[in-house]
Amino acid sequence: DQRTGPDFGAQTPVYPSASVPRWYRDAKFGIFLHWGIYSVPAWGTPRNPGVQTPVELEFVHHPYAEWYANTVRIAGSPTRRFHEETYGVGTSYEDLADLWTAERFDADAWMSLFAECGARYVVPTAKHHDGFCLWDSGTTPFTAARRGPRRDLLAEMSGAARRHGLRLGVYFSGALDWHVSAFPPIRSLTDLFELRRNDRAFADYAHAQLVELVERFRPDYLWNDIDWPDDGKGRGDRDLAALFARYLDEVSHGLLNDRWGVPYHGVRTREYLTEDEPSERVWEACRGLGQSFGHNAVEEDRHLIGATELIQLLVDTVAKNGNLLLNVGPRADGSLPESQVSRLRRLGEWLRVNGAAVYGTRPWRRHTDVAGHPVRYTTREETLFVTDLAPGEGRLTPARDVAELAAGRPASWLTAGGHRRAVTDPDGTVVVPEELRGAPAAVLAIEGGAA
Ligand code: FUL
Repeated sequence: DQRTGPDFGAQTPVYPSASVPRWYRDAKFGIFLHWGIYSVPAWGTPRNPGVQTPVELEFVHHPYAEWYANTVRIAGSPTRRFHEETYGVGTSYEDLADLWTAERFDADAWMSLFAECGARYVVPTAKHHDGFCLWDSGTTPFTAARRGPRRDLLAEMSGAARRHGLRLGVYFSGALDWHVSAFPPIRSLTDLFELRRNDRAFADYAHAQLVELVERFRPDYLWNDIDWPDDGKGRGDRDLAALFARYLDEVSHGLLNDRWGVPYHGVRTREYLTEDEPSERVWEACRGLGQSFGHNAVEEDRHLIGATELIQLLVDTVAKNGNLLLNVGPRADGSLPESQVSRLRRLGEWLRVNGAAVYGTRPWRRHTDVAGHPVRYTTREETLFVTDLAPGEGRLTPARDVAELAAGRPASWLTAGGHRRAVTDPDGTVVVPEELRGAPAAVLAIEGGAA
C-alpha cells in the first residue's frame, strides 16, 4: 500500500536517512490502541474461516470496526442496516461522538496492565480516518476535549505511558480525514488512494496537527497511516521533509514508520502479515487480537487469536528481526474486554519467564530450520536462544550445527524457578523438563552459542 509522491524533478525533497533507535530494536513488543467514536457502535463484519469474501464486497462487509464511518455510508451494507436499526435513520456518524463518554477510562490502569504484560511501547490513535482528534487540538473543534468525553485523552495516555516506563508512539491518519472531505465512500483499494484530498489547505491542516503532536507530546515514534497529501510532499517548510527534520531534531531517538508515501524508508509495517525470512531492515507486524483494530462487539472468541498462537507469533516475529505491535480495542466506556485482557496476560506470563530470549535480542544466522522440530532462534551477546515451539513432544533434537555449537557449552532451560541445566541424551536429543511441556514455547539458552 505504498506509493511514491509526485515527481518534483529538481525540486525533489531530501529526506533524512532512516535509522532505527536502539530502544525500538530492543523493545520487541508494543501495544497499538484504536479508540475513537467507532468504539461506540463497535461494529464490523467478522470473516468466518473458510468463507471467502468476494473482492467487490470487501469494503461493504468490512471486518475493521474503525472503518464504520465509511462502511455506514455504503447503501445496503450490514453496517448501514445495524446503524439505522440502532440509532435511527438520520443519525450521522458524527452524532455518535456525543455518546462517547469514556466514564470508566483510567489511563494509569491501562498502562500499568500493558507494562505488566511485557509491552515496552504504546501507540494510541491520535486521529484515525474519521478525523476525530483525541487531543485538545487548536486546528478543529472535532476533538475529544470538546465533544463526547470532554477530556484530552491523548494527554492522559501519554502521561500514564511515561509514568509506567512505556515509550509513546502516535498513530496519525495522514492521508485520510473523512471529517473534512466530501467524497463517496471508499469501496476498493483503488478508491483508497483516489478518494482523498491532496490540496495545499489539507496538507497544511495535517501538518499543523502533526506539529501540535510533536510539540506537545514529543512522541518516540510517529506512526503515520496510508500516505500523506501530495501537496505536502514538496520542499517547503510546511512539507513532510521539513517536518521529519524538525521532529528528529527535537526527538533525537525518534522513529518514523514507512507509510508516508514518500521515499523515506522507516520501519517497514506489515498488517496481519509476516515476513518469510529475517530481513536486515527492522520491521513491525501489527494486528488486532481479533480481526479488527477498533473493538468489534460482534466478534466471538473464535475470531480472536489464541494465546498459544499469539506467543508463537511474537517469537516468530522477533526471530525475523521484527517487533510485534499488538492492538487492543477498548470499549467506548474505557473498559477493556476480558477476551483481550486474558490473552495479554497469558503473553505477559510467558514473557516473565522467557523475556531473555526476546528483549534486546538480535536475529541469528537463520530464524528456523527447514526441517525437523519447530524452533526459532535469537541471540543476545554471546548467548544463542533456541525457542522450542512444540515442547509438548518432550524432546528437542537440535540441528547439526546447533548441536556442534552446544557441545561442551553450558545450556539451560528458562523456567519460572530460574535457569535449569539441560540434560542431553547420548543420541544428542535434549530432554524438555516436565514443567515446560505444557507451555506454548520453551526456551533453551546456549551460553557462548552465538559467539
Ligand atoms: C490501516 C487502517 O486503515 C486500519 O484501520 C488500521 O488503522 C491499520 C493499523 O492501518 O491501514
